[in-house]
Amino acid sequence: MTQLFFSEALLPGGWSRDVRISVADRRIAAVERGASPDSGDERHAIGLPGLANVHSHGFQRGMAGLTELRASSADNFWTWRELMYRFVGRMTPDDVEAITAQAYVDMLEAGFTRVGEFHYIHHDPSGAPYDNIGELAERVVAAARASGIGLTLLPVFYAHFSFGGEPPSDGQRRFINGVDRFADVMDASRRAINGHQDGVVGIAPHSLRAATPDELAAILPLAGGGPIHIHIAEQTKEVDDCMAWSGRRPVQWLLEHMPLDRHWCLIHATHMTDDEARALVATGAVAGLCPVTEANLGDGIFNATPFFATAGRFGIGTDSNVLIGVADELRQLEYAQRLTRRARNVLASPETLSTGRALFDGALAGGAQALGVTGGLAEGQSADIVSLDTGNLALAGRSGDALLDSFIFASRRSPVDCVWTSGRKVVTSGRHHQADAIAAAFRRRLEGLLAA
Ligand code: NGQ
Ligand code: ZN
Repeated sequence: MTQLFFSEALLPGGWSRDVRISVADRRIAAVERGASPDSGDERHAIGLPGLANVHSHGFQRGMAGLTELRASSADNFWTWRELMYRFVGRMTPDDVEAITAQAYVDMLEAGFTRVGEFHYIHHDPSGAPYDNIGELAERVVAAARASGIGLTLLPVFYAHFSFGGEPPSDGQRRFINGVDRFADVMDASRRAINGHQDGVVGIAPHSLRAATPDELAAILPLAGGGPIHIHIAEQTKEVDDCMAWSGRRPVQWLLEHMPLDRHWCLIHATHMTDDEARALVATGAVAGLCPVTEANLGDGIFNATPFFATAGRFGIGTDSNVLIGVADELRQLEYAQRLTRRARNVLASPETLSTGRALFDGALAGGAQALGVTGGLAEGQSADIVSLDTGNLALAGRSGDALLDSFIFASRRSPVDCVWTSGRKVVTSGRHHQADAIAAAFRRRLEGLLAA
């Protein structure tokens, strides 16, 4: 039994002082408030629940910063995607594992304790399946194990280039499966995750571009009650192409044809009308927002007004992993709204005057739902805990919600101090315990890939 003592901690009911959290067998066994510290307690200043990162393509961490030069006069999401496909074309399983492990270390150091890996590289560089169809799913699980992050593995079904069942392009060859072989990928993914700390397997039809309605109907039962994630309405071209194909906008099409409910997570959902946003909220599904990547790729700005006005559920994701940060995602989410609406504290709520608190609480609840778990510092929950360093000047003199506001909006250096996942401490003083070894492997792999 480990006992952690926090001078101040954010519990499900709000901030409490002098909190002792007892951890046993990966879980929170007890939470005492107004406690006095024991000699056996490990003492920390501020305790927060770990957040879920609902959307990651771990391998893309390896190309972070390499697509920021203008290759044509009209660089956009689609030209970026071609560069990404070129990068995919060269990666070996060792590359995928080492790069993904580094991405997960970065996430843990940022205060994410679980990741939803939207995993779509399945095959070898020629597009042929590996002898073991689960080769790369096993590499993702190995990366999660090496880092200690909680994993919700979302094997991706990918079959087409665009709407209407268009054949895939050569650049997509490593992603492609028919329905039958995808069932094998799902089985292999379940075997791969077996035994990983509270591992969850869901399913991810890549997008309405990559899966036809018949294929969607065939694969959805494979979710087996787990989360269902899909990229949707990220780019205006995608909305236009969906209209041309079906006469419906992407989110509208999903609302009309799919049984959306709390198991679903719609990644991006950037381009929604007010009616779509309100109808989405009513289904109980989560919007998986990836504000840093959405800005980096020039996607557009989420239609937050009708969504938040009706208490829409959202999670945050680091998606392309161009920059990995809890504060960065939440700040970008709020700042995009401030810039378009020329207003301040847009996403604060009547109950939570603090913008930081509203963003953090929302991402905590929606993130856990989207990854098929429950969260928060409460008895019975997985012991996924983050402490903040009060030595960080951005937090000087703060308590309660002001800590979150200052963490998200005002800290240049991250104040994340220690991180526990499933009761195991994996980050101390802001550094992951395996940081050096994992970084060395990452560096070797990148040097190899970029020299090629
Ligand atoms: C992905 N990423 O699958 O990595 C996608 C790009 C696509 C984002 N959508 C490919 N941000 O959507 O076709
Ligand atoms: Zn994505």
